[in-house]
Amino acid sequence: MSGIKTLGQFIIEKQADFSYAKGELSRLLRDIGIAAKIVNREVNKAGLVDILGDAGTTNIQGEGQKKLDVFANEQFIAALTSGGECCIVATEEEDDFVPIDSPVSKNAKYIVCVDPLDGSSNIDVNVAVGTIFSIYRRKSTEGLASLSDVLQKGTEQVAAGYIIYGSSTMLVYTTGKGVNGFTLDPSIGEFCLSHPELKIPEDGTIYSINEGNYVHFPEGVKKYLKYAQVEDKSTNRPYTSRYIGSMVADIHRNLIKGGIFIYPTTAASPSGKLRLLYECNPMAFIVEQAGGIASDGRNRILAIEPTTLHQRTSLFIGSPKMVRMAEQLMAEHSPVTALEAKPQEA
Ligand code: AHM
Ligand code: MG
Repeated sequence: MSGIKTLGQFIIEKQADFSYAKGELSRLLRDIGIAAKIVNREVNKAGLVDILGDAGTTNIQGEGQKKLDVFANEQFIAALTSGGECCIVATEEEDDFVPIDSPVSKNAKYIVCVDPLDGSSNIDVNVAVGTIFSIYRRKSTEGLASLSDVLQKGTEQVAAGYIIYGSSTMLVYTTGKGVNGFTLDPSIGEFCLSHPELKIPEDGTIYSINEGNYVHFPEGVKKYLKYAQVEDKSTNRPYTSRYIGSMVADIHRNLIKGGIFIYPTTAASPSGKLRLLYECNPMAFIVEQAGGIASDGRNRILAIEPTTLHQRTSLFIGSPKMVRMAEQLMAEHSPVTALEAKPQEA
């Protein structure tokens, strides 16, 4: 076993760094790791069993859910319920937050927000999908935890991570002291430390955006795309365009190679498509911890005060030099509109 460090070993080694509730947070991360392995097993079998296709239900955003979304959602709620460290789970797939009111859990110290299976439209075509999670400390000290315990700014996260179910399965997480990545070794069924102290390159040459929405992009984003496509050897332009359509996979690649991922406002999604609590805050925490930047094009994602559970935002995230350039062009060409300034609910 020499040379291999499992996720479990790593969490226990690092728990001395946690400023608060050491054992509980370690157990919570362990529970998430277990649910991830179960979801991974099912994602890998997706082509073999009759699990593909719509489950026939629709989530609060009116989007069709895939069966694996439903399965992943149930697995994460079940793991967090039986673990006893979490008093509320808020998931992208449920209209309302899920209070865990078992005798052990109702006084538990943590809130978990999770997107159980992000990019699920990619499942049918065997393309990488992911899970995204975010952990907050419960703020209220009396009674049952409530919505205000969930609606915390991203700066309040105590941990965040993602799992990418790709050509290999990886779990990447931060507790605010850097970012570490673990690859699942299927032969021993353990996540093993493979990417210690992940750092995003200061600059990159990859831009990731759904360019099909071009006509509806803010002028600042259009200008950035022009900038990305112009030839200039001194800044390695033109850049390379890469868009998978699974934000976990797109951001994971850019984290390792250097790049920018943008999901701006569009006509169909005037406040952006991606959800602040389940997608943007956790990815922003990770990318910042790796030395990158995450903003809504103007302001830091982690500083946004959430007002609703399924709130959306635009997202500009990645290598600091690239995000700063995109923000500069947004500032020059896209003044804030009244519509953008108003948070969209779902
Ligand atoms: P989902 O949570 O319903 O899967 O939607 C989120 C996904 C992201 O993973 C991805 O970046 C984005 O939606 C792709 O959207 P689009 O198809 O509009 O480019
Ligand atoms: Mg999602």
